Amino acid sequence: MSNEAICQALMKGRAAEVKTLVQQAIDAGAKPATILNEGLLQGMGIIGAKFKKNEVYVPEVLIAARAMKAGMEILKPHLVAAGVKPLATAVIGTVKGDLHDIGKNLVGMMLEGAGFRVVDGGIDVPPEKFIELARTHGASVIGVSALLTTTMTNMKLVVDAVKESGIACKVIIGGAPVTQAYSDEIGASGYAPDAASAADLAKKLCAA
Ligand code: B12
Repeated sequence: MSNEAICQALMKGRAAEVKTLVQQAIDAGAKPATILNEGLLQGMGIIGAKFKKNEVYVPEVLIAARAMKAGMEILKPHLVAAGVKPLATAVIGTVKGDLHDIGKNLVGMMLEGAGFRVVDGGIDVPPEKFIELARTHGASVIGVSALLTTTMTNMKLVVDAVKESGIACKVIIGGAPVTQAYSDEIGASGYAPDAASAADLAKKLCAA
């Protein structure tokens, strides 16, 4: 029952309410992993699915993600204490030369919402920084964003650098000018058109 309430409050973006409900669930003895999976992740998953179908838009996703963060602040120490591990680690960043980060941030939020630990390299990220972050944090996936036709070509440098480095890391790409055909052309592991699909793709690649 309380997980359903957490899920509903998260979808409405009610950060303070999510915090209170998570605390109440913990106080009532609920398992941290259950609160995470059946409350927070459930809510974020529904928002992601609605975003894909254009039933909700960027602002709703942002406020839901903020509510998720608020809930995670309370839950995180309990998850750590209970030994709950994240699904996998993802490094994200905007490609070298590119300063657009709104889409990349949404992808990060959706990945977190799907249970990933996310390491955000920020904007204008050179290939070697992607590799360094992936190595340091033991990442399974690198997500590269590009919004300019002039910078998307730098995505190939990231794919090539990963191959050269020998790290076992999938590279997924996205951003307005990017297509599946381009992903195939540069040998990336995959492309997704929106943040919710990016999280689905990352999950699929990590399971494979
Ligand atoms: C906001 C914006 C800016 C802001 C960026 C602020 C910020 N913090 O991000 C500012 C003002 C800084 C900016 C600057 C520039 N911009 Co600008 N900008 C935009 C604008 C209006 C919106 C982009 C955006 O945030 N969209 C919303 C997000 C949610 O969508 P998204 O990024 O596509 O992300 C979604 C998916 O693509 C996907 N996705 C995104 N990343 C990833 C990553 C992975 C791994 C996956 C799987 C999926 C994925 O999921 C996201 C969520 O669903 C676009 C126009 C447009 N409509 O796209 C122009 C646009 C991208 N900009 C453009 C240009 C030209 C520039 C400048 C060169 C302008 C100039 N002359 O100075 C500079 C470049 C600066 C630089 N070096 O990067 C052009 C690009 C043209 C082209 N074909 O290359 C556009 C298309 C505008 C236009 N029509 O001319 N810009």
